[in-house]
Amino acid sequence: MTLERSSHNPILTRHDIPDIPLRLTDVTSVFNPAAARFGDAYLLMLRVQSRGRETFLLMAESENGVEFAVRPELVEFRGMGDRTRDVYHIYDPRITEIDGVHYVMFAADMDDGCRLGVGLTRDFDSFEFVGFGADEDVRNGVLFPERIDGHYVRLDRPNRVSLEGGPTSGDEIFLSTSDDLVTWTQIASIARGRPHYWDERIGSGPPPIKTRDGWLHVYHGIATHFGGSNIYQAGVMLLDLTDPTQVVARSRNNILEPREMYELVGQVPNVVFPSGVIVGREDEEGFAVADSTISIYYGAADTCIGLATTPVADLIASCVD
Ligand code: BMA
Repeated sequence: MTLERSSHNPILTRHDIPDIPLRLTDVTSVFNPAAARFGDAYLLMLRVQSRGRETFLLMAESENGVEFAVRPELVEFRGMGDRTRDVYHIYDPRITEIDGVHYVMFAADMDDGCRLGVGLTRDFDSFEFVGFGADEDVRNGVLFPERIDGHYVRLDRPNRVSLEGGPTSGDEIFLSTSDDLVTWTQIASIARGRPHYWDERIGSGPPPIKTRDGWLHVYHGIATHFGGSNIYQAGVMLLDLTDPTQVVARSRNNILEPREMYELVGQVPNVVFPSGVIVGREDEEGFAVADSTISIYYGAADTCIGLATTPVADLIASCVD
């Protein structure tokens, strides 16, 4: 199956970003957003890049999940000033709600590689910094929406290989646990890239979705090509509910690939990068309802933002295609 693109795509472009003098005017791009429901609002945390190639996070809100208004202020994590090492960019946030608190896990580029940072918010007006994880070069970190066996659980993707002509990447997603969101213990490798096929390199997308059939995990796969022309696509796997180190099923085909002009052409061509998810309806125990709609927000060509949807049941079915 293929996710269904919104007819409003791209739903956010650089033209939607208000000027915030002096650092952010006439921006270059907006992409790879995190998504959350907060009360009646749909929220996105946007990755915005300036013409100085600095990265900023901004909030956008919407009543219908399609038309977003961008707030004219930068997201600042209170307490991040106490850090000891230079952080050049924080980017690719993923938002997960755990027990009523929204946690933001983001990548942070430092002198010695990439780290995963965590912040939190209770109101989406102020944001607190929690900390940076341990000293491994790692990206694409995302938290599960509940503790499992009393521990916070995240998926992450160590950067261990280089893409031709590009940044470091990886071909293995791990599951790690923590009691404080700062010190993490690697538990197991859960999935590897499949050489020669669409997902040779892989990394987690938005937070796992809890369903009666297991944790639905949307991820990105990279097909590597000569000349550094890598293709970023989206796929999905199903993890066991009680032991999410176990992959129950995984899509053979991708579920979204660059096809539209705004995905094929841009700052980094041929990229769809799923990063935010909103589930239409959950039952009283927090399971996604089978016939409700999943909205997936994704970066397109590292330039703008797309939205694609699917019924929950179809996404589960595509894990076993
Ligand atoms: C990855 C990350 C993403 C980016 C993608 C395509 O390595 O850096 O932020 O969207 O590459 O350029």
